[in-house]
Amino acid sequence: MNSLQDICKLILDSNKIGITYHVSPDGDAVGSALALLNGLRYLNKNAYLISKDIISDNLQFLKSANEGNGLVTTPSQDTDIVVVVDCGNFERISADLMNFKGTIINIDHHISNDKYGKLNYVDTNAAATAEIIYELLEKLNLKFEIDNEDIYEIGTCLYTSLVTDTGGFRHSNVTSRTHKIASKLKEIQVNNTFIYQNLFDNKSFEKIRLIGKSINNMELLFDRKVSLIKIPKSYGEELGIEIGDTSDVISFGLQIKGVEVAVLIKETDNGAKASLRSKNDFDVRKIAEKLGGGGHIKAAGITLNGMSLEEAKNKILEEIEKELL
Ligand SMILES: [Mn+2]
Repeated sequence: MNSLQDICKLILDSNKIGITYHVSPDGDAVGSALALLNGLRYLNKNAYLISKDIISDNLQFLKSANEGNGLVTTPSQDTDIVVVVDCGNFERISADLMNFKGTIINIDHHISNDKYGKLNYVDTNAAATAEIIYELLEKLNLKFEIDNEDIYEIGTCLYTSLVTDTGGFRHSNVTSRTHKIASKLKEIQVNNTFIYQNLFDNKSFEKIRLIGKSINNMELLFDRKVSLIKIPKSYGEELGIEIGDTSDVISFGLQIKGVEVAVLIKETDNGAKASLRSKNDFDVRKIAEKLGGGGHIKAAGITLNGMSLEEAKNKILEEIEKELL
């Protein structure tokens, strides 16, 4: 693995820098990429965002988020380096880098990282990739100073990443470094309440009704240790919305006393898609991997093409049962 110092040097020696992240970018991916983008521009570097995805509405409050509009998907001819943040494998990059002749830098915190870059910096102790970006920006001599509008915007991006990947400083990935960085960002007057409200208190009425309908069909299984939610496509049609991200729906399944594993299965055009979450020691990645999916110990996902909701449910419960015994 390379050092942050190597990466700094390469960045400083480059004229044009592309920045990208994983497909379906979450708050950490977007916050890390935009912190780096805005930070490099502040340091007078020529940097730009590459994104096949359109950055979601609830992250549009971040500076330069409008540049993640799905229009720039390949690096320009004169790009020296592309920095990929928060992305474990080459196939999941939200940019087409197949014909890129320059240097790829991979900055990430996932345990399963393929080291696809020419330079790789993977710190699995980082709760969010933003922790690494914070350290990188400091090494690039960016000063996190108070009363500076640009620095405030960069801090807001980083704080958003921390909040997203730690579940609001709740998950076991939080370290003293996470809090030290958050503390530093608070010192430069990053507005944590404003960030929380944008991220979480920003749902449509229809989304809340979707949560209601989903909770209504929730089942408790295996001695009330497993909660299961099914979301048929008809829910979206009835409410007139795209079902989209359901991480806030599944979290209700895990909030129940005694529940160790929460499962959410949604119907898709090709079959079904499942999310799994666990509270303590139960390894949901193991379940996901058996069915062709992947993820982390406490959060994993599976795509189950060609399966009905009921078939997907049976398959998943079968695997969970084996692990519970
Ligand atoms: Mn992340």
